[in-house]
Amino acid sequence: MLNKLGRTTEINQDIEGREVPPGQFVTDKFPVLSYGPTPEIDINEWKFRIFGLVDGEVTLDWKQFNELPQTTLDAEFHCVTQWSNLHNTWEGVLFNDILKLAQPKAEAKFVMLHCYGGYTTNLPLEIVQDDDVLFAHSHQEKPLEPKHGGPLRFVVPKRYAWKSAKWVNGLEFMAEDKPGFWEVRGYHNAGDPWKEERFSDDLT
Ligand SMILES: Nc1nc2c(c(=O)[nH]1)N[C@H]1C(S)=C(S)[C@@H](COP(=O)(O)O)O[C@H]1N2
Ligand SMILES: [Mo]
Repeated sequence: MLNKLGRTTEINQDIEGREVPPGQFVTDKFPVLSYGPTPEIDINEWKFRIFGLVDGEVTLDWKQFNELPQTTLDAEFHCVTQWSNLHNTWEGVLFNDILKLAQPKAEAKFVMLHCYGGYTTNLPLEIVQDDDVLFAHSHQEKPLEPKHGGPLRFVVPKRYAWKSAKWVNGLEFMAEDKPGFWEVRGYHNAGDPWKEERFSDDLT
């Protein structure tokens, strides 16, 4: 079956029989996709601010962030430009562990990720409370390279990779949804690769 953009809506399989979202091809490569330059971040000045609809705003420095419980997980990475890398080992702090620090208010239903360089992306709180969503400082057992979002990036395996914000420095809790950088420029607000939600004019 083809959708209105002429793409197949079928789920594919890779050579190991793993499922691949429709319209994606599998690669072992990890291309860099950034809008703008890689920001220069001094780790001694690095800050991560949790704010918005929370009971107490929290700002963490690099040492405090690394003292939080650490989790390693294997996850898929699906780029809207049609490549998928199925084997990524990320290490960092689960969103749900950050949530324990933040005490969001009952009205908080959405989050906005903020980044060095000004990039933003939005997600429903329910989606980021999945047990595979984390803030990662390591990839394939090595410190995350600056071009891939180091020192810290967000990772949301079940959404297209533009939701996996690089160089994060802020997590905002919001009552109402608000589109982020690519979402205002025509990318789909939800961005589920399994439903092929690439652009805001896609059928879903
Ligand atoms: N801060 C920031 N995060 C970002 C981007 C960006 O331009 N700036 N690009 C996004 C897009 S479109 C993709 S596909 C992934 C790519 O991550 P990678 O460069 O590590 O492959 O990062 C996402 N996170
Ligand atoms: Mo992307």
